[in-house]
Amino acid sequence: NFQPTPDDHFTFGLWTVGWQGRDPFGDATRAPLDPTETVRRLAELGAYGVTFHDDDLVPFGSSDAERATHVKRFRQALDATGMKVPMVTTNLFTHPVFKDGAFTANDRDVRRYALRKTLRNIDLAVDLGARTFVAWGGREGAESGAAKDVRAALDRLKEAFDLLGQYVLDQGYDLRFAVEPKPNEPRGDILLPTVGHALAFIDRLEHPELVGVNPEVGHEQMAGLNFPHGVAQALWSGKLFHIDLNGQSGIKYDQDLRFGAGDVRQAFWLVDLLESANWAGPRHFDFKPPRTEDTDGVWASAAGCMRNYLILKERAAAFRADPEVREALRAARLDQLATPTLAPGETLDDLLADRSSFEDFDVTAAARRGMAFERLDQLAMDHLLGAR
Ligand code: 3MF
Ligand code: MG
Ligand code: MG
Ligand code: MG
Repeated sequence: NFQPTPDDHFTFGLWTVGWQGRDPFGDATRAPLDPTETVRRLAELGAYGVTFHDDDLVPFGSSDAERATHVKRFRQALDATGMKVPMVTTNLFTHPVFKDGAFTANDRDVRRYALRKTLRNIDLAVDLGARTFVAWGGREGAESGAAKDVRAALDRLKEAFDLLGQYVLDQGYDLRFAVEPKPNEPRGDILLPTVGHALAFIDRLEHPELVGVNPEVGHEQMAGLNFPHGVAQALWSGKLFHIDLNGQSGIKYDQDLRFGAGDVRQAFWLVDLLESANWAGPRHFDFKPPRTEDTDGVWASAAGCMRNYLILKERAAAFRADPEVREALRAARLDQLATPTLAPGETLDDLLADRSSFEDFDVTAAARRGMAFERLDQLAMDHLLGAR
């Protein structure tokens, strides 16, 4: 019946339903939401937990006493509802001090401040039971060529992650970092623009085992990339540490539509991938209820994210269980793809000596074989559209 329960592990950022609708061209269309109200409403809808930026919970510039009060009220709401906080992140993009970046700002004092803001927030994250700490470098980038020495900026970014990793190890914290790639917006070009760039960067760190990725549906699609393919490579690399689910309609501004809106075919293949890979992490929604919506519309939008995930999960399971699909997968030779190219025990010398693999190989006949992908994909469409 597509009714979410905490067992589905759906989580939402406080900033998602809490978005007031302020955009570059218009003022807020909705009143602020109290984080404790968000916790209560999401729990009623069947969510598992919430996530937040430091400034979502404790307004920037609060005193230590005010901070303690905000955290206490939030903790009480969590205890009352059973909601969890699996992930926390730092806001290193709203305040004007971060206009040229945080960990890669040209100004050294800004970089030191960004590190301190993050370290303080890591302590709070661990205190609330979070196991994942997301880092989205929204302001780490440039609008013009000479403004940013990208190689020096990557040195500074590595320095920051090495220090954060060192801190977690020194404190004995059970916490891993997840880098969130995005190609642009708010900077003209952002460093680590795609999942692939982030994976390559992580390899250069002092503690690569502590750092993975947090891919977001819309961010990869803003670059015209196939999101399920990016997530598959992150899974293959053992680096999918967290995920931001939402919707996006092609290459344009970051739409943050509710999950399932936008490219519904990619949403289907994404759910198919996460479920068949037994993804054990939260299904985290990073979306924005459009600014046309009132408060009721906000909760309808949040409920829609979870409902669409559950519908697609059912559709994907039906697709995989369909005997005709299994036969179509064999016709498309997916079983062959799963078979190593050399036989067990076969060596490179054996391949070089195998005349059937080259000298006697019938290239023309092999080139004539159809791949039977269209029938397979139509079966997927039938399942996705509810026609089977
Ligand atoms: C921006 C984002 C961010 C990150 C968040 C978590 C405000 O496009 O996606 O949301 O997800 O900062 O680090
Ligand atoms: Mg987005
Ligand atoms: Mg985003
Ligand atoms: Mg995000």
